[in-house]
Amino acid sequence: MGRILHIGVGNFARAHLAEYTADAGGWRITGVSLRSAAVRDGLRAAGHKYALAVQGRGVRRIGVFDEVLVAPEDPGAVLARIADPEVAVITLTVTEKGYHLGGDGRLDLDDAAIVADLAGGAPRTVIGYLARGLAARRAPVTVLSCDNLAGNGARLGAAVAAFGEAAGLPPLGGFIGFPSAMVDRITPATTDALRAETGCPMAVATEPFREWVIEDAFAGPRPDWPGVQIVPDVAPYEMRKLRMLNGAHSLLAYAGTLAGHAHVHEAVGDADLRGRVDALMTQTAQTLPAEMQDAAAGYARALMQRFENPHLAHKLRQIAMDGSQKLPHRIVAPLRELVASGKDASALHAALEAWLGFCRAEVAAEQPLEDPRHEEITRLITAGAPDSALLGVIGAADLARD
Ligand code: CS2
Repeated sequence: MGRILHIGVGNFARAHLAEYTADAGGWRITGVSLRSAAVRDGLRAAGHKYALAVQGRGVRRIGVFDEVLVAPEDPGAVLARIADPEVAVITLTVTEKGYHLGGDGRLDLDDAAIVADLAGGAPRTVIGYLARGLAARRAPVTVLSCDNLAGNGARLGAAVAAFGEAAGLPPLGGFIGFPSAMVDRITPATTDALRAETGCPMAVATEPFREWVIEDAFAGPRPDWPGVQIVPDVAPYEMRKLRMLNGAHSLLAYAGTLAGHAHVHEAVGDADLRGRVDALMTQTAQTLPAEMQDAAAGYARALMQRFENPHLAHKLRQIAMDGSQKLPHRIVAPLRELVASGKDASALHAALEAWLGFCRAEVAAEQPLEDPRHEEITRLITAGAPDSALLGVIGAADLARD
């Protein structure tokens, strides 16, 4: 029996990591919530089981979590579990903003939450927790990021090391692995209808498709997750998924909301938007490594089918959140590569412009922007700043076409 410590017990982890781990058998998960007690209380009330509604395959009860720690209530318990030799794998789904990285992909040492964590006391960020917890670690452990960042493992390892150095902690032991990974499963927010249908307040709905490719850089034992590919280099898979799936998603989220749609399946049913998504996928596929080129058109077709799925009711506004953290990986990086090689990048430029249009429309409608950089974005828009100034927020001022 092995144990995983999972930080960030949201819907995605409950639809992806937890189902894979249930399928593997023999492992249990200690969840960690960095903020609220809601998931801990909900799972506890349900005997640590929740309903996973896999579209077309019925409802399955998943019981791999056997405890959930709420970090603000007991930070010491979380730090102790990070150092605990019983825990062989620490997994994370904390979303892009949970890493507190700057535009250069390194830990932002001026970020207010990181500054507070460096000052000492109970950590608030996952980086603070990992750096302080791993400093006391003596047994091998794999720290596995499951978030949509390019080079997620390498960036996480570097961020934890940078925090440790700034905090004067001893260097990380060589027995700690930070593999990079590509994770994929479209998982919308839970609706009241699903809760009522399953009788489970913690229920999660997801699509039948799931994929997980992990760099072969484990530092100790791991579950025998069925169907997971363990590869020497995950970058090609990660680039394909981030640039094609997530890039198309972000385009749909901003342009689709501006066009009056609410859900992904409705947006791809709109001929104009569908054409723009096709163009974005074709253009961005040109940036993928050679070995991904032949299969790119088939991958794009399969994505379009997943987007067309009407049963998921995947809200565009869910995807639109945190654009400042998502776009650098999904749009800005491939756009720069296309521009540098003189290739057509018009659909990616248009995706950035859709983000700008979305932000401006939200500010005009006095809707609060859901983005960690909302203050800066709102201030610039209110002052009538040009595209270049707004794109500066994501380190892409030079990509403005105004
Ligand atoms: C989406 C992702 O919300 C978003 O930003 O693009 O959550 C997407 O659904 C997943 O990465 C699919 O694996």
